[in-house]
Amino acid sequence: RFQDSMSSVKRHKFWETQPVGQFKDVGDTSLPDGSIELPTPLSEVKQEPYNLPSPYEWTTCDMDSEETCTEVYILLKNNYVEDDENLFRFNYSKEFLRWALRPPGYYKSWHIGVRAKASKKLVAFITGVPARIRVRNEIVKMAEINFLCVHKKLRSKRLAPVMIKEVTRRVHLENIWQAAYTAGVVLPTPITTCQYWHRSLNPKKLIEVGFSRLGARMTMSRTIKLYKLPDSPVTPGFRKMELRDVSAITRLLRNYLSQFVVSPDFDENDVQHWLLPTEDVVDSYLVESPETHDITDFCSFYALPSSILGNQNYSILKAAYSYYNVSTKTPLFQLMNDALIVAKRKDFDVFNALDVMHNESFLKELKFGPGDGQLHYYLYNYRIRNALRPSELGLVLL
Ligand code: NHW
Repeated sequence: RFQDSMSSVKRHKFWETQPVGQFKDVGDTSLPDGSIELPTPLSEVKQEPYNLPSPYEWTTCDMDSEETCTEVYILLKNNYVEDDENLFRFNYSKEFLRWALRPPGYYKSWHIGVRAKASKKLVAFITGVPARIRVRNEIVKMAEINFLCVHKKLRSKRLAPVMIKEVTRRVHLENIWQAAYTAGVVLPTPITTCQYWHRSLNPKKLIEVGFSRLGARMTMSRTIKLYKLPDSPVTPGFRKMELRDVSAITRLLRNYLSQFVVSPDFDENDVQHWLLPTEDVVDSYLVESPETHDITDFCSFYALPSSILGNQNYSILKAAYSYYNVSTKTPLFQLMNDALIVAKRKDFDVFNALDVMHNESFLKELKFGPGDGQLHYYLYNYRIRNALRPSELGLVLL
């Protein structure tokens, strides 16, 4: 058989055993879209946790506990995702982790840790949170899987497959049979592959820490001038979202997201949790028409700093990540320009966005530059025969 991509040649000893789209099936039009495996009766779900290598034990991480939350924070701060050149590592804050892991209806049992039996040190982590995800016309209960992390000293020992099987078992125990996740690595098989774009807000610092480089025939002062932004938003009626806006924002967002092939099915509780501003975690702004008081547009971003590894002058890169944005009246590029302005005022160094939804329409115009890493989106136990274009995706995972 003709193999046309590198990833289809590579073996995946674990993933080949899982109900996910397989590379060998790419292009096979006889397979139906939707669930790959049927649910089994709950009584047939394995009742005991999977076996870990004997020096380790399972722990359920209580994110309400300041002490446990700190342990998780430290594990991720030292061992979670780095860029290709190992210049930066995600540094999710404790408040962010509590927000990401305790949405409406969350299960404590899906916040899974591994400890060394002898020292009780936390050495690995994986989480799920429940979500309703719409795929075309079907609303599917899923787990969003995130924060898979194995301590650097325990890598390449096949611990990750055990963690994935254990979270799968605990999700099954709640009668949920599908999941959504993203990764920088290619696995069988992405529903779409997105690219990060970066908009410099503090170009001098970004260049000094190696995040970006001075362009050809550019000086530092010309670069600073190029990325300069006004001091305050320009759209009349642009203001921070408040609790009283939840129902209007829910309507606006539901209507907007319905055009994409895959998107979350947010209700008012979800919108209150995921989009109501939380200091240093998530920020949302809207446009309220000065005449009619209608809420016509919305934008949001979350705060995810990275540690800067080995720089004399700086230790933290402050990054804002574009979340959900809706424009019905204000042009999207103007709305996002106002988002850049408020992010700059909050001292973020860079504003990141994926090429999902309608983001392509403003990236170049607003001086975002393409990043080098790609982000692959996956579904577990749900086949989408034909990969989507990033612009058909209405889902942002943290
Ligand atoms: S992606 C971020 C993942 N974390 C990091 O990159 C942090 C730094 N790296 C590490 O901690 C966002 C380790 O390298 C990890 C792998 C732990 C990544 N997703 O233990 P082994 C998420 O959190 C496969 C899935 O020896 P290791 C999403 C790999 O292909 N699989 O490796 C998480 C190989 O399998 P293969 C991944 O380096 C989604 C096997 O793991 C993966 O010591 C999880 C090797 O294991 C990744 N990011 O540890 C899936 N990276 O078949 C959820 C590697 O190829 C699925 N692997 O031989 C749904 C579950 C719920 C279903 C419910 C119905």
